Amino acid sequence: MTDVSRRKLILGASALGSAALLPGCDLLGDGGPARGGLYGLSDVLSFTVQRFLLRHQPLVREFGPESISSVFPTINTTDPDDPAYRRSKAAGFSDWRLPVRGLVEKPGSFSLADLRAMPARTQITLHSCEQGWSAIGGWTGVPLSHLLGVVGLKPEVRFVVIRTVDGWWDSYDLFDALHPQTILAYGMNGGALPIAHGAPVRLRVERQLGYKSLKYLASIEAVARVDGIGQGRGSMVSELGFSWYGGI
Ligand SMILES: Nc1nc2c(c(=O)[nH]1)N[C@H]1C(S)=C(S)[C@@H](COP(=O)(O)O)O[C@H]1N2
Ligand SMILES: [Mo]
Repeated sequence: MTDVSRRKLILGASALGSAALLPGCDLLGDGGPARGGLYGLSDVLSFTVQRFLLRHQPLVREFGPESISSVFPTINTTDPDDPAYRRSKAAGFSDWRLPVRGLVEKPGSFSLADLRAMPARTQITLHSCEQGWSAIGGWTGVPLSHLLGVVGLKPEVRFVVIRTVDGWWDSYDLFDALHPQTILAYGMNGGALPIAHGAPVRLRVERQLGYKSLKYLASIEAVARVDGIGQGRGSMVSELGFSWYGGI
């Protein structure tokens, strides 16, 4: 088998595109979320090494119900101060919609009922916050890969950009966006997702630090590059000095 055909096979089998296989080069080449200087170098090294080690998309450890933390801290925004959000909350989020747009075949806008009607996944995982705490929680929701399959990603898509009600935004390469444990969670520990933890729907990205698991989702956008968004660092937190990739 020639190198080229083997590469094609690998690409086809992974269904993740070259974003998964050539992360460092692609991110730099695209002017993606890379930083300059020593921090930038360490970002790229840790990202590239983790992508290599995790190239078979292993699942993070899942725990049994007995391991669920009795107290799961909540930080930063715990009840968004946004008029539209407050109205929607008062209506039990019956009017809530999640637009999914960008480079997709069939843009759509999904209600909570729409998401609940999709295949669900429950996972009990360890959440680690960069601020020095961790807790085990159970999350139920629809895999992001399923929703992206419903709208249909165009071939040029490389990142998924997610924005929230409280002005946070972040981006994920397809490797993380399509990972089986990356879910849009509407349930926590067997009940509805509490307001403080991101109701009505939050993201769970289990192989990265807590700040990548955005709460209070407002929209999802499929894009080819992220260098034109904000300061071009790929996320709100990277603009504040955190790593775009928070792999753990
Ligand atoms: N929209 C939004 N998402 C967010 C945050 C936030 O303030 N707003 N905080 C992040 C951080 S730093 C962490 S550790 C987790 C906290 O989630 P929790 O409040 O459910 O513990 O949410 C992340 N997602
Ligand atoms: Mo965090």
